[in-house]
Parts: sequence; C-alpha cells; structure tokens
Amino acid sequence: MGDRPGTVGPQIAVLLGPQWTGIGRPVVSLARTSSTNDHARSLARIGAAHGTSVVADRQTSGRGRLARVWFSPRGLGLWCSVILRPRIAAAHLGPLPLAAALAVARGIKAATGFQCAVKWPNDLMAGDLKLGGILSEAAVAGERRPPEFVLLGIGVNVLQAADDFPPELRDRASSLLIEGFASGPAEVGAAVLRELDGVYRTFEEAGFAALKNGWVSLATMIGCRVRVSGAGGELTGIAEGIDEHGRLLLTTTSGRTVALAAGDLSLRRKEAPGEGPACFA
Ligand code: BT5
Repeated sequence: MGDRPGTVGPQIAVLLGPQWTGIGRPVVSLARTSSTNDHARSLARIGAAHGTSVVADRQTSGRGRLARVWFSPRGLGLWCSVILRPRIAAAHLGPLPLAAALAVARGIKAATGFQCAVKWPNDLMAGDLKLGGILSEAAVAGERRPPEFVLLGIGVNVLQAADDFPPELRDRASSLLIEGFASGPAEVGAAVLRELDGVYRTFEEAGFAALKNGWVSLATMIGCRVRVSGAGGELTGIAEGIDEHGRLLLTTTSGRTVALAAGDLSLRRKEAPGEGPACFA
C-alpha cells in the first residue's frame, strides 16, 4: 500500500467543506494503493468510523466482483471506498449496491449535468458502455445481525480518452470526458459522497423500497431482452423490473417470471422471434 497522500482525496475534503459531517468524512487519501476496498478493510478492522472514505489517485490491483480486474489509472477516475457500519441486519443489505449506484448516478448528474443510466445489479452506464461500477463487500457475522462493517467501493471513469483504456475495454467502457462532460475526479467524488449520504439514510430508515422508483427511472434495460449469467448458469428473457429486495424480475422465454438476486446482465442485441424487442439494436 502506498503511504504518500494523493491529490484527489484532499480536494474532495475541501469540496465537502469543513462543516461536512456526513458520509465521506474523514477522507483518507493515498497516492497509490492495491485496492481502496483492501485499505478500507484494514482501517475498518482497527475501528475506523462509519462514513470514513478512502480515496486513491491510482489502484494497482483494483478489482470488480468475482476478483475481476478494475482498470484504475492515476488521476483519471474516482477510485473510492466508503466504510459503513449499518444498523440493519445483513439480510436486508442485498440491494445496497443498487442504492449506491443510484447515489453515484445522482452525484455525476450534480457534478457534470450528465445523466447516466444504471444497469442491474451494480453498473453505471453511458448508453451500452460502462462508466463505472460498485463493489460492495461485508464482514458478516450472521444474516439476522448487522454486519460489523460494509465496504462500498465506487469506481467512476472521469478523464480517460478512448486510448487510455486497454484494447479489450475500448468498445465496452466510457468516461465522462468521452461523453463530453468535463469534470475532475474530486468534483465527481464530493458530489457522489453528498448524494450517498442522503440515499444511505433513506436506505437505512425506509429500506430499498423507498429508492426503487428512483433506480428504475434510471434503468434503461427494463423492458429489454437480456441474458443473465450467474452461479446457476444462464437465463434469457425480458427484464421486467426489480422488486423491493433489488432482485431482477426476468420473464424467461417459457413465460415463467423469476427473481434473481445476483448475476451479470448483458443486453441481447439481435432480434429473435417471439422474444420481444432488443435494446441498443
Ligand atoms: C464492477 O465490477 O463494476 C465493480 C467495480 C468497482 C471498482 C471500485 S474502484 C474503488 C474500489 N476498489 C476496488 O478495488 N474496486 C472498487 P464488475 O461488475 O465485476 O465489472 C468488472 C468488469 O468491468 C471487468 O471484468 C472489465 O470487463 C470491466 N472493467 C474493468 N475496468 C473498467 C473500467 N475502468 N471501466 C469500465 N469497465 C471496466
């Protein structure tokens, strides 16, 4: 882990202002770390307070779900993890990544004016290109108890030009700059943390049910033909919506509707008879 302070974190602290006591405070700033989630975990284990954020200019082993690589070059994106100490049982935290994605989308809008979309379960999208993602990890001691802590990892591509992405991501990823919205990682970060503060308060007090409509209003894949892959294999069908637990409601080609708690969703681009419209065709 790098010990030098970074440049993005202190700017976020300034933008949040000295009076800010909400999520994001204190900001722990690093020039470089393996993964902000890992650094946040070691701080959480030694008692870091609810709301503490860890921001790095660059991650050397940034990761997505299932230990996938998350590309996090220096100064070009928001690479941040927030330590949460929930007061609600672990069993109710399933939709937290969706709530967080909603907060990030609202923060991006507040900082830049750009309205991105959310894609189930944890993506931020510009059309069908990935702009960012959420990695939520919890130290759970039983489903009926609050976890000791949750680490909410937030990655947003801000300043990359197309050729800053590795070749395998160039036709799948975008940044706010590529979308035509100039802003810095710190401006985006401060706005995201402000939104997260309000969204998380609603989540704890009223549950995801109170945020669901907001999430759905930004979800462009609803009504589309999609494929979902996960531990149980692959399913194809129409994404009808989500329920109050954040599960995807998918009507399969056989007409059965299933509620999926986890998986990877991809939009099917080619028309197939009897399967409904394809999106982004
Ligand atoms: C995610 O995983 O989308 C969660 C990403 C979370 C990143 C943040 S950064 C701060 C914190 N610290 C961390 O170490 N992580 C969090 P998933 O849905 O599994 O998507 C991963 C996939 O996205 C990869 O397999 C690539 O295909 C793609 N990808 C990798 N880097 C990307 C990037 N910068 N922009 C867009 N797509 C990317």
